[in-house]
Amino acid sequence: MTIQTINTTPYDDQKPGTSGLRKRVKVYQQENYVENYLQAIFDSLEDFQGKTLVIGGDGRFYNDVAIQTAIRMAAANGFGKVIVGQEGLLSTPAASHLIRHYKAFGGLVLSASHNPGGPDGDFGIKYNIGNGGPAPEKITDAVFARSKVIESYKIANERDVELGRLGIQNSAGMIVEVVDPVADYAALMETLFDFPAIEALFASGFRMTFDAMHAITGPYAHAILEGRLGAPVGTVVNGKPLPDFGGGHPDPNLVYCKDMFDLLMTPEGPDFGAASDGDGDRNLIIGKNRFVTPSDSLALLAANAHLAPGYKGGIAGIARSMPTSAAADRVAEKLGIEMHETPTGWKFFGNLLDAGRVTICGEESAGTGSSHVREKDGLWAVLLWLNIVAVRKQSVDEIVREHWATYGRNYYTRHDYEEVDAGIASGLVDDLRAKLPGLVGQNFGDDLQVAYADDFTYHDPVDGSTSAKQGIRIGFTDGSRIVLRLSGTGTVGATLRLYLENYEAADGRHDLETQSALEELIELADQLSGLKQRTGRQEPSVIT
Ligand code: G16
Repeated sequence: MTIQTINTTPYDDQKPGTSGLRKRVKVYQQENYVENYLQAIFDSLEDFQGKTLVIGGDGRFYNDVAIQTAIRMAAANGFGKVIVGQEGLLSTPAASHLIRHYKAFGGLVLSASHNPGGPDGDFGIKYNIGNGGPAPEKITDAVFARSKVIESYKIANERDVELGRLGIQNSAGMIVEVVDPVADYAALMETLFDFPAIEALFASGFRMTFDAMHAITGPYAHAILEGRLGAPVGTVVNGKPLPDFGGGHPDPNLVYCKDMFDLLMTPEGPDFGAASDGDGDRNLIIGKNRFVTPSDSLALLAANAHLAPGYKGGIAGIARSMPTSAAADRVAEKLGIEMHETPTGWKFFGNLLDAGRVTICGEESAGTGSSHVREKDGLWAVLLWLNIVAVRKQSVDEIVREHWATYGRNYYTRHDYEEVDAGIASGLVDDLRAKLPGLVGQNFGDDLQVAYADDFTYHDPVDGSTSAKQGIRIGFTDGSRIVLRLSGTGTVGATLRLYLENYEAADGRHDLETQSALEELIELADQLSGLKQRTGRQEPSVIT
C-alpha cells in the first residue's frame, strides 16, 4: 500500500450551489474532477486526522466509482475511519443521522437530489459537518477558493472496498465499516413516532401508496412502512433503487407524480399517497381529494407535532425559507414560539436547530424536517403525517380544512422557468432589483399596495453572519407576496423561480382553484419583471 500525491490542474467551475456541487455526470467524469473537488474539501477542513467520515449516496449512476475514490482519498488524507452504507447507499437524512449518532467528523453525501440520473443525468457531492448538516457558506466558499488553485491530490493505491459486505474492512490502514443503511435510521423513527397507533391505523384498513421513484427511499419505506408498521406489501411502489431511477425524474411533485395524484382524486383510490425524491429528503403528501402544499404541510406538521411522542413537550420554534408561504408564521404566533425566515438552503437552519431555537423547519421545495437530524427528511414527514392522521382519526382533507378554518389559507404557487439563458435570467433579476426602491407605496389593480420591496438579506441570529442577495421580495399590505430568485441547484443554464402567495382569512373563501386565486399576482409579476417577453416563454416549465 502506498499513498500517492498526484499532480492535477484546477477546474474553474467547482462552486458549490444551494446544496453541494451538482453537475452533469459527464462533467464529473472528466479527468481528476472528483479528485480535485474532494481534495479541495479536505484541504478546507482542519483537525480531522484519525477521525470518522460517513460516506453514502442515493445509488445514482457514478456513485460506486466516486465512493471508491472518496474512500481511497479519505485514507490518504488521514481519516481514521469511514462508515459507508451497504452498496454505497444512504439517504441524505440517514447520512445526517449517522454523522450525529456516531459523532463523526463529517460526511460526504453523493447525490444530485431530485435531478435525473444515469450517464446523461446529473451527479453531485456535498460535504456535511459534524452536526450532520450541510456545510455552511464559510466552508463552501473555502472549498471553491481552494478548487481554483489546487495542484495535487492524495490517494491511497488500494483495491476497492467490498461495498456489499457488511462489517469491518481496511483501506490503507484506515478502518472501513460497511453498515446497513436502514437500521439506525429506522430505530430513530421509532423513538419519534407512535408506531402502535400507526400500526392500528393500517390494521383498520387505511390504505396508502408510497412511490419511492426507484430512488433511495425504497429500502427505508419497505422496512418501516411494510416491515414494522404492517402496511400491506405493495404499499411501496418503485421500491428498488436504480442507477438511472428507471429512466424517471425522481422529483416528488404534481408533474412527476401525476398518476398518483390522479389516483388519489378517485373514489376508489387509497386514503393517503406520498413520495420522496432521489436522495430521500423531499416529500409529497396527498390525501384523498386533497394535495397538501409543502408550505401548508409545514404549518400543519408544526401545529400538530405534539401528537407524536418525540414532540409531545411542544416545539421550540419554526423556521422556513424566505420563499415558503407564511402559513407557518400564523401557527408560531398562536403557539407563542419563535419564527425565523431564512434564505433558501437547508444549511441556513443548522445554527437555529443547534441553538435549540427551532424544532421544525420547512421549505416550499417539498422539504420538511426537525431537530432529529440536520437535513430535511422525506420519510419523517410521511410518518409524522401518518401519526397525526392516526391520532386525530380524521382524513387529510378534514385536517387541512380545519387548519384553514382556524388560521386562514395562504394560497401559494411556484412557477419555474427552466434552462433559461443565464445572461437573460440574471439581467432580468438585476433590472427588477433596480426597480425595487421605486415600488414601495405604489398601487396596482384594485387593492394591491406595495408595503416593501427588497432583495432579501439574512442576518443569522446565532453566529451574526450575513447573507445578502437571497431573492427579490415584493410584499403587499394585504399579506400577498411576489418572490423571484434564481435557483442554485440547476445544472444547465439558469432556472428562474417565481413564487406567489396571497392570504384568505379564517372566515374567507378556501375553495378557490390555486392558479385562479393568484391570477392577479401572476400577471403583475410578469408586468414588473418582463418574464415572458424576456425569456421568450409563454408558460412556466413546471408549476407546483
Ligand atoms: C436543495 C436545498 C433546499 C432548497 C432546494 C431548492 O434541496 O437543500 O434547501 O430549497 O435545493 O433550491 P433552489 O431553489 O436553489 O433550486 P435538494 O432537495 O435539491 O437537495
